[in-house]
Amino acid sequence: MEGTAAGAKFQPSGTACRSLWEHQHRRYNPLRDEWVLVSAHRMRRPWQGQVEKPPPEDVPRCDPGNPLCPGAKRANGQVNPHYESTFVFDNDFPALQPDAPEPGAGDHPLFRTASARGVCKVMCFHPWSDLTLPLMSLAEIRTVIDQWSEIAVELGASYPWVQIFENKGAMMGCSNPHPHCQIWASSFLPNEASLEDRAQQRHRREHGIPMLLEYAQLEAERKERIVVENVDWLVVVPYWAVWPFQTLLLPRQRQICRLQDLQHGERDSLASIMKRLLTKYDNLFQISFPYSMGWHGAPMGSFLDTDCSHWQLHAHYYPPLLRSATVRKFMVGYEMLAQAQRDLTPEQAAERLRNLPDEHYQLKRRETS
Ligand code: H2U
Ligand code: ZN
Repeated sequence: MEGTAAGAKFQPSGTACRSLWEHQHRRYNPLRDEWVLVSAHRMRRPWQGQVEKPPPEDVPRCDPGNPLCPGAKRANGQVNPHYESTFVFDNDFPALQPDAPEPGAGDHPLFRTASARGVCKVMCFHPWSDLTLPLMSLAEIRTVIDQWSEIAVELGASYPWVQIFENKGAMMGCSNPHPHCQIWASSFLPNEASLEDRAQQRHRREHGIPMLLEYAQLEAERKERIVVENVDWLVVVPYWAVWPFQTLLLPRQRQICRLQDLQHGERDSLASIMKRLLTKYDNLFQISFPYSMGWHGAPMGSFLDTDCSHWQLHAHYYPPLLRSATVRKFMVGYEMLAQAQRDLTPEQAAERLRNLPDEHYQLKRRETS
């Protein structure tokens, strides 16, 4: 295969390469066209800095005072239905609204402005507040995937970018323990989308294969950064990962533009791999693992009529924790002023996650309650 052959000439020479990774070096992120500094030896330093509060263990299943629960009253006075599966509503505090007035272009190149229109929605994954995705059944996770796909179709009909994202845990700014995600659709391509669009377009032009399809095939062969895999999907700690336990969830068989292009079998295998990944995440420090995750796929709106075959659907998971349930990585100092830097290598992070059990440490909780 073309992608595999092209990659083969860059195959690292096994142990020689691995020992190089023990020393500081830089790695290139082709999706964002930027570099990350890897300094594995820094994990040995003592930590006397900030210690976080671990996530609460005792979330009540139903709390009438929680605005995301079935039957509860939200900030705008509306009462939620007694939903039994997923539930989507318009965010009562939207960052984007459909009818904002045109701001004009600005009066100087250094003071530019552009219009921003859109909609923001919230989607509850389940009626119970004490569940998270890894504790949900495969059928329940599959329902979430189908709902994501439906929202992408609905909002993608008029908006070029539909960002589905989940902030999990107070450490990632999540304001509510109830399992949920947000969906922001915008009239413009946000920065991350533009960066990835340009990078994938260039790769397709220069190498004749979608970047992330080639990447998944190479990672499947090399194996050292795989966390979990099944017939349709691969989860790796990417070669260029910045966050300690950052992962990338990728289709491995074919080029897929968007969530709504997933076939039935691919949706079932996605539910399965998400459950396995998130179970490992929770098992790592035996807590409900905090992260921000989100889906990236080909733009929609007017892009639906254009060639987007350079795009590959994927999800990013960005967890903040570094060495325990209470010590997080701070992206400050060098990261803010120079470039991203990580401590343990992506290979070490992948190995730790890969070796964790596939059974959730709290499995009994759902079974006995
Ligand atoms: P986060 O936990 O990721 O912040 O998501 C919760 C969202 O729910 C948040 O964006 C919305 C907040 O605006 N929300 C409502 O729309 N209505 C409410 O009554 C409470 C919270
Ligand atoms: Zn992406």
